[in-house]
Amino acid sequence: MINKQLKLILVSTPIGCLGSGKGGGVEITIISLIKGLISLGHKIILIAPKGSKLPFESELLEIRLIDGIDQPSWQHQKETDPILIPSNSVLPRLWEEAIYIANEYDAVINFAYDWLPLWLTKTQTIKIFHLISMGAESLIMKEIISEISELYPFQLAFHTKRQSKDYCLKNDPIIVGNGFDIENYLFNENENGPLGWAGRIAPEKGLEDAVKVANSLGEKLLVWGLIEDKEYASKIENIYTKEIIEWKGFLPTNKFQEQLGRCRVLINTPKWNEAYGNVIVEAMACGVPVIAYDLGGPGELIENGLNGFLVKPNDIEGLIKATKSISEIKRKNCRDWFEKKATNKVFAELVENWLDKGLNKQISADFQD
Ligand code: HBI
Repeated sequence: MINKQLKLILVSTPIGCLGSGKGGGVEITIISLIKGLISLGHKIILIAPKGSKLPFESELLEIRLIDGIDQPSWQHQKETDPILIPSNSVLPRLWEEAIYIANEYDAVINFAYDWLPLWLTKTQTIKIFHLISMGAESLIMKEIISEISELYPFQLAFHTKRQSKDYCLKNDPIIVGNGFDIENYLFNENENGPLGWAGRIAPEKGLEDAVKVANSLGEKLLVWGLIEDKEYASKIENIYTKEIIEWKGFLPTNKFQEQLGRCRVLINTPKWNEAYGNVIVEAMACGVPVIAYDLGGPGELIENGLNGFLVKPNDIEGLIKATKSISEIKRKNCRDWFEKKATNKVFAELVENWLDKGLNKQISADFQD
């Protein structure tokens, strides 16, 4: 544990302002971590794109908003694409601001999955820490992450071990999980609710498989999330003639968790190496067991038979079979797992250990990977 107040610069993702949903899971990560670090007494300045909003204020938190054009998301680019910096880009401006104030702070934490902040690690006196938010989506990102892991091994961290396996790391990865605000999620013990699915509506999230499960059970599927790929969404809607999907939209956490908590199960169908799987933890926080493909982060968050079931990737029959036995999972186990492993307090303590390691290059005794 660090027993002095750290003054930290946190630089947000450049693909959209906080609160827009465009940043996907990383938005929740940033908000939860700020809450957690402030509860540990640290001072934060958040540098984020103009329009960013946080659901709370604190005298330990300053927000600096930077105008500019969103960075194109790596999820919409090819693995072999070069680095793109649009004209009037917000990304370099976010980092000009961070560098400009750096000498008054102890460290920077970067949340962007972008080349520039990683490259800056080699040029700045202040230590830049990177929480890598995705599996390997681009060759040039893999390259720079591998280089930084060799030069500054204590300044990289990942959400899960499986996510880190995508990268050729020269040292054991630092794993910090993720965190969610326990006050935002209420435990719901109702066992007979509908089927649920949540996530950005895009091909890598595999919604079509969950629709097939609902169809075979003759049920509806409640779907929460930002419709990022409209064409993909309407293609799925037309797989079956009858209405299966009930689109619930991208809701603020308090509404989302209240509706999600009523589901008897959340079905999670990643088609890519999901770095973590925020919605899985949000479901568990509400007592909803999760059935997921054994892939990426979900495969580490779900303890088969305890808080959900793991199924071989793309095995729809396996999803159906598991859905039929979901009542074997005690909903309280899901909430207990969440409280032990994924609150923003637990997350902030792991991040604090990470910073301690990186700032003082020591293995703090209680640091557990
Ligand atoms: N793409 N270029 C870029 N930069 C990011 O920070 C980024 C991204 N795509 C997705 C993303 N961040 C977040 O949705 C992660 O949570 C996955």
